[in-house]
Amino acid sequence: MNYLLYEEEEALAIVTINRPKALNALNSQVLEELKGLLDEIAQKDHISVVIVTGAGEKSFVAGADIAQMREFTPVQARQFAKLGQQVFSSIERLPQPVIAAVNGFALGGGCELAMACDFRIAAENAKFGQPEVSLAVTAGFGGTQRLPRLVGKGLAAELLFTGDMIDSAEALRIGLVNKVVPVVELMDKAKAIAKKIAAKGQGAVRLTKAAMTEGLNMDLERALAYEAEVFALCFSMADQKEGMDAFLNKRKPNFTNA
Ligand code: CO8
Repeated sequence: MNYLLYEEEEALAIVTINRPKALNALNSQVLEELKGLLDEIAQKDHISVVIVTGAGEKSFVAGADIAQMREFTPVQARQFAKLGQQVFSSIERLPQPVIAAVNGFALGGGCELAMACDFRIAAENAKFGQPEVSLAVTAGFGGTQRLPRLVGKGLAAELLFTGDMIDSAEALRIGLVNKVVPVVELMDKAKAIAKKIAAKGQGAVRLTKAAMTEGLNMDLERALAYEAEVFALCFSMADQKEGMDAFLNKRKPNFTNA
């Protein structure tokens, strides 16, 4: 991998977009590498939570690579948009929860990458925006769809039509991020939350993610039926007996992820 760093810390995987000279902009090679890495992580049963971040303190990801896109034909543009969409959808469908630790600029494709993660923790210096219209293009990696789903159509429309950047405090206010922390504490905070998730019954965590991700694409009735199915599935796992037994006997559970 040329443009990604990958580390494991026990049950946590940390994926760092590492192209700092271009503020971690996403070209097709970065996206292909991310696709391959996500396929591998999906198979890793010992990994419970994934954190996605950008190299350096200045930028999470400053968008899709404008230098690569400039001479695109419409056919190439469609292929590129579909590649990005496919990779970001695979984050959404990854069995493990994915946390975006947003350091600095999360613009265009960077904001879209953060939005494809399950939730976002931002450093105080984080800046979010969908500046595509300033380049006379639309968002293409899910921004026109995930932003209104996350913050509502009115706020999304304003951000997408004006291309304005918002700071971390505003991102927190509109619900685009869950927490804002000092820059130096970003990774520690993301890891602390990830470890808390990793200590739970992993079958239940993964099924919860699947129920939310799939359910949001269904009408409520079908989504509730899906929820009842995943709830039932928990009762085929040893961890369910362990979790409930531990509660009733006032002890800490010892989950085996079975
Ligand atoms: N693509 C390519 N290179 C970039 C990008 C980018 N998105 N962003 C920054 N860089 C490069 C700069 O060109 C510069 O390179 P060099 O040193 O060789 O001149 C280097 O990174 C440092 O950037 P700046 O000198 O500009 O740094 P500043 O601190 O002055 O400014 C900004 C930082 C504000 C982040 C500024 O770099 C900026 O505005 N970047 C572009 C942000 C943007 O418009 N992003 C959206 C891109 S479009 C997009 O993401 C669409 C996604 C869907 C695609 C669908 C497919 C068809």
